[in-house]
Amino acid sequence: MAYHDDTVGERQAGNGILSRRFFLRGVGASIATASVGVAAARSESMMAPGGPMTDDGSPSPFEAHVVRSPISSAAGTTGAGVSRTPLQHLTGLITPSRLHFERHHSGIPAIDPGQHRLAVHGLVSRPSAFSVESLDRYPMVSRIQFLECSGNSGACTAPNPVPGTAASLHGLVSTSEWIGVPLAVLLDEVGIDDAARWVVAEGADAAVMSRSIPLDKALDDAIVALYQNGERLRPGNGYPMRLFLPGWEGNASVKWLRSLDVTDRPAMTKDETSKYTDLRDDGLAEQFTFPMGVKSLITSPSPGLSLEGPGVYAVSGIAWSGAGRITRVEVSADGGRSWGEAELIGEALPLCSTPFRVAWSWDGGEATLLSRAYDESGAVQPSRSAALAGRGPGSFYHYNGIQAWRIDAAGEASNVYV
Ligand SMILES: Nc1nc2c(c(=O)[nH]1)N[C@H]1C(S)=C(S)[C@@H](COP(=O)(O)O)O[C@H]1N2
Ligand SMILES: [Mo]
Repeated sequence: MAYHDDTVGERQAGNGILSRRFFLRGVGASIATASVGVAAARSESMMAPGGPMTDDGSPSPFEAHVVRSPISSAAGTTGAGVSRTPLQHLTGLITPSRLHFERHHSGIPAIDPGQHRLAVHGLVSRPSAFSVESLDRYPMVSRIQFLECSGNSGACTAPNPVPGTAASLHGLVSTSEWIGVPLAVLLDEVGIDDAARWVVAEGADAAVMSRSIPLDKALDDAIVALYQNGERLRPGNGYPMRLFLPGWEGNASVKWLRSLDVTDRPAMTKDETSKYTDLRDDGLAEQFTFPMGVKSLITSPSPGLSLEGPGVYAVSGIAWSGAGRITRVEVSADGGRSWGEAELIGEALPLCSTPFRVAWSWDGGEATLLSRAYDESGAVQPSRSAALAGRGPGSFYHYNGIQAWRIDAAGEASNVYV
């Protein structure tokens, strides 16, 4: 049956990208329900009382597939690896805590919050040890901000496209409301010396993850986070306290934080020399490359979510940047030959994932969907080739190139390079 397309007047870019206002006018919804009689479609009421209440809310059994996946850990270890946020099944900017990605270098330590202390020492006047309880008495701030592993999307640096999903390729980014004590408040409390330039943060896990943080960042917007989405941090996300460095590579947000050593120079730990440095094609490596680049991802349609025949669809996803607010997202359905502007959902918050959406009229033919984000610093998400330019062999951190999903005639999406 030929697809009758009555959206031609709504086009803003090639291969069916419709006007940014299309959904706002309510036309999209009428397409979905047009031929269904409302009375016939109404669901029956239950004839018996419903189930009991639970003390720990779980999702509907019909949503049982929405879990962190895939999980991969190094052979022979207890949890040294990653679990990924199922981005293709989520909508909105907050990641439910149970689905926040996790990255551990030596599993999840079991920490008794009553025993745990954060030592702040080094170039300070009053070295101090803070318990969880004592930190709860300091001023706190809330930050709704993303956390992204610098290894996220690294699979897209491979010479040939790796089959995968939004989660398996890009699921090392999540967004939470983080509440905690500004690091500036704690540093003021202990009194830092004039010679102070860096703060070396150390975790209580067996990996003793340690990163040197420039003092400017520590005094600017860094926090010692105690709460995540309204409850205590989850064990995998740093319970009972973690460093949270807005917009910076996840690695530097040291979990299970037990020590902050104020110094006049970086400590050159294993986590900032052998790892988390970026080899260039001239043989030199860049170090302390903290901010995450501007990036976006179409989460629907995406691999595993197939289209059920020609028609109007919402192309939706998220965009984020370590440099501030997202100002614009563009979507292409023709592999980047033409671009249309997507609608940003809600107010774009700084250093926070920003949902976007645009209407797309799929004619049932092959299409290649791309999204491209812009941020308030003026940065634009680069093409894959631009994102790879200048990199040395094996360099895969901080990859923020444009993702392309090929849609085939059966409506299945797959990872491709354009
Ligand atoms: N102590 C400690 N902190 C850590 C890590 C770790 O293994 N140990 N992993 C780091 C890395 S590589 C990332 S990307 C983030 C992940 O935070 P999440 O697991 O809460 O998502 O934590 C960072 N902080
Ligand atoms: Mo990471």
